[in-house]
Amino acid sequence: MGILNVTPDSFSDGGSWLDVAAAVAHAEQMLAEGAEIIDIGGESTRPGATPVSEAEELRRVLPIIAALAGKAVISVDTMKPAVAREACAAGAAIINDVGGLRDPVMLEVAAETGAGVVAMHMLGNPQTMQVAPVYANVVAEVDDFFCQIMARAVRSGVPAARLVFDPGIGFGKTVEHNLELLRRLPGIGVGMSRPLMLGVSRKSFIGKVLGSARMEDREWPTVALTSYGREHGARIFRVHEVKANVEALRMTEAILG
Ligand code: 8Y4
Repeated sequence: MGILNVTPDSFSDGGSWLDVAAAVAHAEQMLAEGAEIIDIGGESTRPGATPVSEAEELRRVLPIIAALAGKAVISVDTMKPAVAREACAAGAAIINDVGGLRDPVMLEVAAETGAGVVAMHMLGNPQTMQVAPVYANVVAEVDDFFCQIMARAVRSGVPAARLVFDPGIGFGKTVEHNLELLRRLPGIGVGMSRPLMLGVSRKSFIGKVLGSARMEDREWPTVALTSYGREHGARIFRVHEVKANVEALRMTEAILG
């Protein structure tokens, strides 16, 4: 899954023709490099980032989804049910909800649209998640969360076969929590028999482990984590740098057979 950010820090304001053309070109490059899904998000989930309105999020993502519809499998990275609904109508096939489907309306939208759903674990919300996160047992809590989502989804008319689970690396987790989740990856969500997704690309825990604050230093370690994740059971990888990560997957899969 290639990451296509359409927040103003990645493009001038996300709305102009030039912005849309640049985003589409970036998506096409990621597809050519082997991405199978393009994840489009219009709201930054950075800790402390200012929330954006529904209208603004739609203004940012809809033109790009419309331009890519039919050319790519599109996932929409949003916590807002109304944005997910419009995105699916415009051509998105997957709802990537980092809010873990906490809004019950999101499940209605998923049931209505027939979209696939990524249910990601986050402790708290983007504003507060990194303020001293505490777990008795992070792996058990993430696993419980997956079980509860599965039950709620099925009750809401979203079949299990449309769900993917994601431990939410960096979302309300310390470096140690992230490492513990990766260490115990094969034991997460096993009862659910659904694919696991992993988003580690360029995240700050990499910089913390390696003792570097530079974003450029997080690329190779990301590729290493992709290979590790594939070996330990993850199946979908949300990444910025598609080519290197696809090559890591193909190589790891050649070994796994
Ligand atoms: C540098 C680069 C620093 C990236 C921080 C970040 C996930 C996700 C995000 C994830 C799923 C991010 C939308 C955070 N992470 N969706 N979204 N799983 N399913 N931060 O791990 O990339 S955004």
